[in-house]
Amino acid sequence: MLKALIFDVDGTLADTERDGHRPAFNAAFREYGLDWDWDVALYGQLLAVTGGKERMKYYVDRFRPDYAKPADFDALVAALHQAKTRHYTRMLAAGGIPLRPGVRRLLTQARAAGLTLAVATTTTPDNVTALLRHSLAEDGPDWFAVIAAGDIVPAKKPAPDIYVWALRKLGLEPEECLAFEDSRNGIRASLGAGLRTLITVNDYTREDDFSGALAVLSDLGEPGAPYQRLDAGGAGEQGLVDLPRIRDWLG
Ligand code: XBP
Ligand code: MG
Repeated sequence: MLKALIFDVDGTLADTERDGHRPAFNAAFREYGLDWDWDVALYGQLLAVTGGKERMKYYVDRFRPDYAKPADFDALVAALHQAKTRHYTRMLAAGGIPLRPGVRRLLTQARAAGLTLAVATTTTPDNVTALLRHSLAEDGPDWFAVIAAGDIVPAKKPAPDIYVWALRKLGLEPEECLAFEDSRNGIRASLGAGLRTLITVNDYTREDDFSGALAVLSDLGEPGAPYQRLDAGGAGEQGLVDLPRIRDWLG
């Protein structure tokens, strides 16, 4: 029996990466006098690594062999990441990033039906709270029984740890939950924790391998703007993701 819906954040609840996290990183780099600049295409490559601090280290190692790391490089990365979080949460507070189609509708329906809501994400907890507060509702964070985020598990997605942590906190078995993801790293994490997973793609993840997904959709759909189903199992199908449809898919 379905008891909880567990949501990834970036790319799933909202399209935060290209016009949210990316410019926030760039603003932090400028603030610290660095000539690092992540354009839209480069950022797509950097998304191979989850976690902002991990992503900056990967960028330097992979793309900036010319950069002479200071002795306290880890401290610089931590400071850059704090600055980036400040820029990003300010952007959210200014109402910068809307929820994706169908997200508010499904969250509202699930709550009304008594389902438990949870979050499992690699992003920083402050970022999640800011998004939920400014793009969902003032009490948005309270809609979620568990918010599993950031460094609470050392191994970030694609490791399953953040989902395992969320399941333990919820006191539920994977069979009682459904995960929502948007990326290959995300579905590797959710499937690794034994969760059935619904995918909504975005421009960065459209071509990812989503083997094992319950279904792969353009988005959750809104009345008058249905989702397009993209996986071979149901190509051409259109509709709205709601609880009856979810229960139907789960069988
Ligand atoms: C998204 C990520 C994060 C964000 C940046 O993860 O990979 O790294 O891009 O967040 P998810 P931080 O889709 O699981 O939410 O800078 O706060 O780490
Ligand atoms: Mg994601």
